[in-house]
Amino acid sequence: MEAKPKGPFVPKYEDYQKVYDAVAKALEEHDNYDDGSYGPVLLRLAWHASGTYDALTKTGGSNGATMRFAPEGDHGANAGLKAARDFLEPIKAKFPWITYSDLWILGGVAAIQEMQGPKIPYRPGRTDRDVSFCTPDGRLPDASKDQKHIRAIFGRMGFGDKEMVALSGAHALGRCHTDRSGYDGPWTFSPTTLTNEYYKLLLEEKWAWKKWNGPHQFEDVKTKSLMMLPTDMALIKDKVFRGYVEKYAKDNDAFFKDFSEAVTTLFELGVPFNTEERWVFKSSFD
Ligand code: DDH
Repeated sequence: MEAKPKGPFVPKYEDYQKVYDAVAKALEEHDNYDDGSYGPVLLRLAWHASGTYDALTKTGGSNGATMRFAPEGDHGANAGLKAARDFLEPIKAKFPWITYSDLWILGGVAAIQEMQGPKIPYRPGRTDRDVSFCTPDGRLPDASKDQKHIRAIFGRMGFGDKEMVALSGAHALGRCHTDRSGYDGPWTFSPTTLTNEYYKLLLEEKWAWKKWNGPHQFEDVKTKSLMMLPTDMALIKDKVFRGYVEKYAKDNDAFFKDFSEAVTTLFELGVPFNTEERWVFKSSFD
């Protein structure tokens, strides 16, 4: 008797956990990048893939991985994200059944959890789409702007004030690079660990315009080693935004809860899922 032929491979939770584990292992192995981790730039890739969503026309979002193509990959806001896409290539080669779109988001989930952030429930189901699905330039936020711009950009995705402030807490992580955005420096002293430090620093430090030839940004008066973008400072200038900053500065659990919820929504914008079920992956240190 012949062995029963296997049907098409249908990946399950365990298979996606294996991809998660491979990302976590690669993060640990490649600790010679930036402040010691690819985590921040992986998160930024997942966010820029998702943040192009337009609720009105239902275009953009993480379904498609269209940043692989020149028009979108070359948008100014995406400068430097090739580092994250290249980081994930060997993992895509090892698990060819996963789509780029699902992998980039899984990379973001793994980055957050491995940098000691909250659990981010995940659903697979994104498909890769061709170049004709690239979004127009200008859908991602411009750091030189104010609260009106933040509300316009994130409002277009369908978010409210609370989510806008919670999502901004991602700037506890990573740094600005002069050869990417033109801005320079990290927001916190621990740019590879997710905490509510960003909100604390916004409120507790004295910030002044940095004197340099680069774009307008703030630096902390005390050490001159930390930075804030004009859009970051808008969160404490605006009364409603400031209320949430104060809440998250006092309460890391509240930040983690709202951040996890908002990121889960962000990562799913515009994706036609076939399932309601979300999975929570084990972290490398669980
Ligand atoms: Fe951001 N971000 N971001 N950001 N972001 C930059 C870096 C990182 C804005 C501008 C910049 C979010 C929101 C905003 C991360 C995550 C998230 C840089 C520097 C600029 C500029 C890029 C470079 O030079 O390499 C603006 C403006 C906004 C806004 O809300 C108005 C959100 C919502 C997230 C998120 O993840 C949910 C991360 C992580 C980085 C660090 C990247 C790195 O390479 O390090």
